[in-house]
Amino acid sequence: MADATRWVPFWPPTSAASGYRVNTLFIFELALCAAILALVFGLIWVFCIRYRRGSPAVRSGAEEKSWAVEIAWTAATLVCFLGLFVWGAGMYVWLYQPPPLADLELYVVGKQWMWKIEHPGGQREIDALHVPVGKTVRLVLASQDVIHSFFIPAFRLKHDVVPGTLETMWFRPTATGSFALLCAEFCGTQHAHMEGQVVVMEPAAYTDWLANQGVSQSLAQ
Ligand SMILES: [Cu+2]
Repeated sequence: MADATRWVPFWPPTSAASGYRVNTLFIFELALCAAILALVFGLIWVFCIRYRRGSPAVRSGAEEKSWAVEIAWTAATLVCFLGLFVWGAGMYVWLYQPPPLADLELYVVGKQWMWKIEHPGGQREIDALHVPVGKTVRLVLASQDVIHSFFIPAFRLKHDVVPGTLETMWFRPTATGSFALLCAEFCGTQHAHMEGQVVVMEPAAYTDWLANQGVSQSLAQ
């Protein structure tokens, strides 16, 4: 499933454990909806052709209602979509409950119009988030002014950042590379430019990168 989407045109880039799980659910939803669409439109076409004007099809049968068909059809679709609901709800809980033990905890502050990041050793960066691949990263998010939304499309993760509260979220990158980091909540005139990059590095490269960053004052200043 992970690589299958490479062949789908216009499929957005995917990375991280969360990205692939959301892809799988989305593909199943799409396939189920497509199957039902095909069934409904298939029947419309069959009846249109069979009962077209001048066709010899018999039309004299008495009207009758089959409860067996009604109940079977309704129950089958209900069970399918409830299954998707349970699957999606379970995934939502998994995505938004940060694991108690993370390999790395970073602080993120949103302000008009940038993301400011602080690493455990005091290293700071703006509109960039460097993380090691294969590690569980926990973020503690705060806003300095208005509501922002921390959004990494490739990881299929988005979390509102509300002034006066501390939010937590987590992810586990599965491949090195650069991925877009956006703000997904309209937060003022420069909202569209509140963007950066998540840079996923090999752990050794991340350690080197940390060592080469100057340590300055805390984010609150
Ligand atoms: Cu914003």
